[in-house]
Amino acid sequence: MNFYLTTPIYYVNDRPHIGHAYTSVACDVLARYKRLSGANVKFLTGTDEHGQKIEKAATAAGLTPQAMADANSQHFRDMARLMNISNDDFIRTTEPRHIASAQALWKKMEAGGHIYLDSYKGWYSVRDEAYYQESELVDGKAPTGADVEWVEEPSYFFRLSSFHEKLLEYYAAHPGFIGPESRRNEVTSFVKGGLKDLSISRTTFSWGIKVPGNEKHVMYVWLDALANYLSALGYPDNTPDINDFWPADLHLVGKDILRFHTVYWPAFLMAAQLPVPKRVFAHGWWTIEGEKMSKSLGNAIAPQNLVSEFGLDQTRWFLMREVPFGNDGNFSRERMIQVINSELANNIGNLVQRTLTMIHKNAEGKVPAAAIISIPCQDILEYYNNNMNNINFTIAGEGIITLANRCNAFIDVQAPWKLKKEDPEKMLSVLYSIAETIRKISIILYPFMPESSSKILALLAVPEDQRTLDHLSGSYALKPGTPLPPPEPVFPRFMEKAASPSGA
Ligand code: ME8
Repeated sequence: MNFYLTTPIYYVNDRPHIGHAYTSVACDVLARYKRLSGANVKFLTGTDEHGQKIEKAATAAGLTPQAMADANSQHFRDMARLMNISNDDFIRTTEPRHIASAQALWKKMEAGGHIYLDSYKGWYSVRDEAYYQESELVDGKAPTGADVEWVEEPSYFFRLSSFHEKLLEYYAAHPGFIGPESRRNEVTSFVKGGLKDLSISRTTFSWGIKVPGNEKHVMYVWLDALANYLSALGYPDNTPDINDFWPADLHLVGKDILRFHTVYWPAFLMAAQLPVPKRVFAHGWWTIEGEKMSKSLGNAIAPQNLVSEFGLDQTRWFLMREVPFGNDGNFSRERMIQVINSELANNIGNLVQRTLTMIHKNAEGKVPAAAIISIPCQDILEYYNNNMNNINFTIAGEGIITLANRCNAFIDVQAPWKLKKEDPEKMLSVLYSIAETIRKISIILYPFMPESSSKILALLAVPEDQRTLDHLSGSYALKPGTPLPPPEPVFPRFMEKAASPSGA
């Protein structure tokens, strides 16, 4: 089975913050999960480098747009490495492979009679890179709060209005196309309200992809940007990647850009006679300690700061666990510490640590040779799989915690430290049974926390080629007698550094 999933391509007007890390980690969790279930995955991320917003930011910084794009694109690449994102490709819209592909898409749409030359007169927001109707403005600003400016210029238009019915039919025939459900209703009613033709070129600046056949125009940055999902596969060439991976299985995006992905993008694709992606899922918006994240407030959190203070897997876990996926959420340092300590240090970490220490002391550091007492986990594995496949990462993670809780409760009830004298054979059975359940927990933890999962699996001496979902079954249970490495803590408790008495 092939599975193609994408993050948005991020603007290079600034450095990455946790909002970007969030989308990338969520996509990574799914990409790793799909690989674990045997799929042939293609996972794409990258940077969106053209348009007025980048040109303006570069000018303000005294840089050429290309220099700003080069520097910030590298920061997004670094963010992907930092967060342990397993993307298979990283596309930049200034690359020749993308430019040629976006132009080919334009030509295909034009050849189908879907593009005409006219002039645009209306409002534009550079921050949002979006056109707004007069009626949409709120107190002279975009509904997003961004400033708008009046634009009057020659422009090519895309006959979006002619896709009104086709889009509604598509949504009705593919109920899974837009998620979560509430967002589907939002988009459907927007389209039902009527669609105007869309301006798809600009002439008042030059930082963009030239319109084929009319070099005075550059393509509207959203047409350019959306084309990345195809250009990375080699469109318009008939490449193996196009055959294997188009249409995309999932575009994971923030709710801010849902309309571009569920109205404009499918219409562009229909115009180019290409299949439409199977699913677009919009996650919610993070605020920081109750405030909107913004440049002016200076409160954007750099992913690097979280990773260096709390650890990589701790950060990944917190981002996926704190907010039901799809909802808006708030970042609070206090909550982050609570989640790390209660779910990782006290629960999973403590479970692994005490079990392996007891095995080390009482079973000669080998997988105990004893009968297994089964700890129920089939229900959790099903729950986990269903929720992972439904892009409900938060709830899938909850399942893992529930299973770890069950193990901790089992230890407390069985009290192996007492059994040591009373019934040593049973003590070994208890330890073996818990270790075997920890093996399962670590396998399903992998998409969320790849490093920690691998570390625990190594502590259990699980061979590297036996760590997929297929290996959850009892036929791959830990082999009695296998020597285990000395136990090591996996999730240390996070403690605030005490403030120095001088307050410095
Ligand atoms: O929109 N909370 O790029 P962008 C949650 N280039 N997610 C957030 C967030 C927050 N506070 N802030 C940002 C663009 N994000 C276009 C996309 S795609 C063809 C072109 C995440 O750099 C979220 O995924 O503004 C959002 O959709 C994306 O970053 C916007 O990134």
